[in-house]
Amino acid sequence: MSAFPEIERIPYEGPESKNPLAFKHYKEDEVIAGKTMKDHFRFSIAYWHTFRGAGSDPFGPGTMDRPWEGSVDDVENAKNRARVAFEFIEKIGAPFYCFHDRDVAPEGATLKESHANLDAIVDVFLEEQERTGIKLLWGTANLFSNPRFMHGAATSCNADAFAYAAAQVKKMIEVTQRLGGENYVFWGGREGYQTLLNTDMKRELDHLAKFMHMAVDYAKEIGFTGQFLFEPKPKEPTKHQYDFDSAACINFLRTYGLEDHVKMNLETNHATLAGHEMMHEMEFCASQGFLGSVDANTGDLLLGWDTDQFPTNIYLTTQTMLVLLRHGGLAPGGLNFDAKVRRESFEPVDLFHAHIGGMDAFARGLKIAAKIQEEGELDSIIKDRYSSWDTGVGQEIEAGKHNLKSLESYMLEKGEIEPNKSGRQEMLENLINRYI
Ligand code: XUL
Ligand code: CO
Repeated sequence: MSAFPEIERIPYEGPESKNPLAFKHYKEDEVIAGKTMKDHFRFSIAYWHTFRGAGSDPFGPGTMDRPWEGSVDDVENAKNRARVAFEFIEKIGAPFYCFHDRDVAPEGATLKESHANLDAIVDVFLEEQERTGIKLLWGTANLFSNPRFMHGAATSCNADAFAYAAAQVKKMIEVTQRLGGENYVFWGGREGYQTLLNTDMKRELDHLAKFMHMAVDYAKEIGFTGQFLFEPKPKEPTKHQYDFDSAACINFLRTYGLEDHVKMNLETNHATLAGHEMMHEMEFCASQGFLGSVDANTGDLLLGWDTDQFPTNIYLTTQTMLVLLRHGGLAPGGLNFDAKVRRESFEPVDLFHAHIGGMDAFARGLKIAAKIQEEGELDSIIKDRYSSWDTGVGQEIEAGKHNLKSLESYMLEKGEIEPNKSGRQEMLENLINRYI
């Protein structure tokens, strides 16, 4: 039985369409800058928000109307929900989905029971993947909701919490492998601290590294070849998270010898919370060879927390796509909508509006970014800005032909530097707006 009987597969109707249930820009097989839109974005649906988000907030319970949900959260209900999820993903036309172990199946009374519940849903996922061709972008384990993880998981002061988390990750790597998942994500739900007064920071960081090494080793042992990803977030739920931003994460990975095994999963709203633009996080990761995948969403400037809204700002998607075009895309990563509808948008159809908006915003961003890239004005302005490095002393420094002594001699003879050129920020902002 269909959960969305009035909704067909969302069609592409073009920019002039006024149909709210149609794409205006996202056309999966349209080729832009040498690749189809489908391959540029590798859009993924986040199971936890779209199929488990109830709309609760600290001031009240859930508001969502989800007629397919039964009154008991048992395996049968979870199986039915899994079928509904695939109907939705198929109708919206996304090629991928992502989930945490505890999003998809109820936690049992014992770990053994939880494993069995999960397996029952994975059987359904396999059938549905086969039927629809939809694939798993990444799997992950929820190591933050259960009260046993109140002090964290890999960084808990309680060694048994570490062990329990390790058991969950082992199982989820197996599940991700069984489903052909292309990546595995670590987001440190409570891997941080509330107060340093009770925290042995060095010991916790060492444990986190040990935990990730165990995962990498186990993947190798069973032949799981998916990409491991580390997702930065500076705070929330803890006051300070160890995976603060990509600079902190990459430093951690290099310190503990994990740099060859793990890349980054960057989330827009997390970048904002860390005081960065998403473009900064993406450019930094790309420059260091760590750009893995993106959790696409946006925050609200007036609300200082992780509001996980759907991205609708064309300026943001243009910036994101500019970086992705420059650095050759994301695969095997993708753009996962780690985003939820507002508490007031409680009807099932709102899930469609939200994803259509996000996919269209990215499609427009891609078209604009591809045009900017193709015409080359921006690139040539950046190239020209660094032209002093292409000849003379600049070229020699880059080639390793100088030291402090030789540069002193050079400057003593020359006397003063070549005049600086304007940064032209305003002109460049106008240039971007011209394309938008
Ligand atoms: C939380 C968050 C997570 C991760 C996966 O802010 O982004 O949903 O993406 O655990
Ligand atoms: Co995320």
